[in-house]
Amino acid sequence: MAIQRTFSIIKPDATRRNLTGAINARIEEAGLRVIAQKRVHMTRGQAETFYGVHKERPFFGELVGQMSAGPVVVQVLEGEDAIARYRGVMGATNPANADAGTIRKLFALSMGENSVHGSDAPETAAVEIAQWFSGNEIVG
Ligand code: FUP
Repeated sequence: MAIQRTFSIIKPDATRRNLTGAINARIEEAGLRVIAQKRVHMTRGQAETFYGVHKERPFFGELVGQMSAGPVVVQVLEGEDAIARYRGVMGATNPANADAGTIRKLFALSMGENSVHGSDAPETAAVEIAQWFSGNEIVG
C-alpha cells in the first residue's frame, strides 16, 4: 500500500479537555506522522462548509454548533494507507460502537462530540486538506 495523506480534526470536545497530546500520541503510535498542524476556531460558516454533505440531516445544526463551540486542531497525517489506518485508530462514529483502544472509545463523549474527524476517501482528503492548509504549510 502506498504512502497517503489524510485530513484530521481534533474536535472542540477534545481540545476543551486538553487531549491534543494524548490524541497525537495515539496517532503516532499507529505509525502516522503529523506533517501539518494548527489550532483554529472554526466559524459557523466554516463548519457548515466543512460538513456540507450532511446539511439536510436532522443533526446538522447541532453538529455545526459543536464544531464551532471552541478551538480545534486541524492536521495533515501521512503514512502507509493513512486514510484507512486513521479511520481504524479513530474507531466508529458512535463511541458506543467503537472498538477498545480506539480514540473514540477512549475519549469521545457522544456521537456528536466524538473527539476526532478523519477523511473517508482520497478525494475528500484532498478537498479537506486544501480547505485548511496551503502547500507551504505541509512539510512531509
Ligand atoms: P465520521 O466520518 O465517522 O466522522 O462520521 P460521519 O461523516 O457519518 O458524521 C460526521 C459527524 O456527524 C460525526 F462525527 C458526528 C455527527 N453525527 C451525528 O451527530 N449524528 C449522526 O447520526 C451521525 C453523525
